[in-house]
Amino acid sequence: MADVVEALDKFSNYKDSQASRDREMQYELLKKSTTLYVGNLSFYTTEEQIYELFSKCTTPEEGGGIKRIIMGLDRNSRQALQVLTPCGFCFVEYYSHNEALACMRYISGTKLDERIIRCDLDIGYKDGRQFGRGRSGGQVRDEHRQDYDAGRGGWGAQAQAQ
Ligand code: GTA
Repeated sequence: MADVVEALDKFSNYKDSQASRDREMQYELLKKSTTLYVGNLSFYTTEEQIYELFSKCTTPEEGGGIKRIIMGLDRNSRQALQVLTPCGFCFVEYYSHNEALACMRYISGTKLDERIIRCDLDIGYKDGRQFGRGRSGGQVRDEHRQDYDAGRGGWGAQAQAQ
């Protein structure tokens, strides 16, 4: 078990509170994962910008590349704006595990739209995971944030409500 935990930490420190997989199962999925979670995005960063950056370590000549990008969405934004708007994260799916791993290693910690982004190997996208889980509709971290972040809607949702 200690081996699994150590190996798992190389891929991801994230534990999904809404999924009931144990660490060994999570490791089995991450070992062959082709999906990255990308966090700390600006709400204004577009899918095209993400596509351009995350194509940097791909090998299209070998049949690789990006399969699809799933933008994280504020599930409540439609009420005000008629459309669901980005809420600062996305999933990038590749054709191969090696591309996902290479992009995680080389792109995580670099800047996109002046923000340091964080990449994490993900166990795989399922419908519903594109939505923020915070009470206000965006991500949980933006619910609790105490700082002012212009690229992510200003004050955190709880701070705004006070
Ligand atoms: N693979 O790191 C990740 C990751 N994150 C952060 C979210 N997702 C991730 N996937 C991977 N790696 O599909 C995925 C989720 C979901 C979608 C939106 O993105 O699986 P979310 O961000 O709205 O909610 O998810 P999630 O992931 O359930 O939030 P979590 O883990 O509770 O909290 C995220 C961060 O918020 C914490 O690390 C902490 O910094 C902060 N936070 C949480 N609760 C509190 C609190 N009570 N007080 C202060 N800060 C808090």
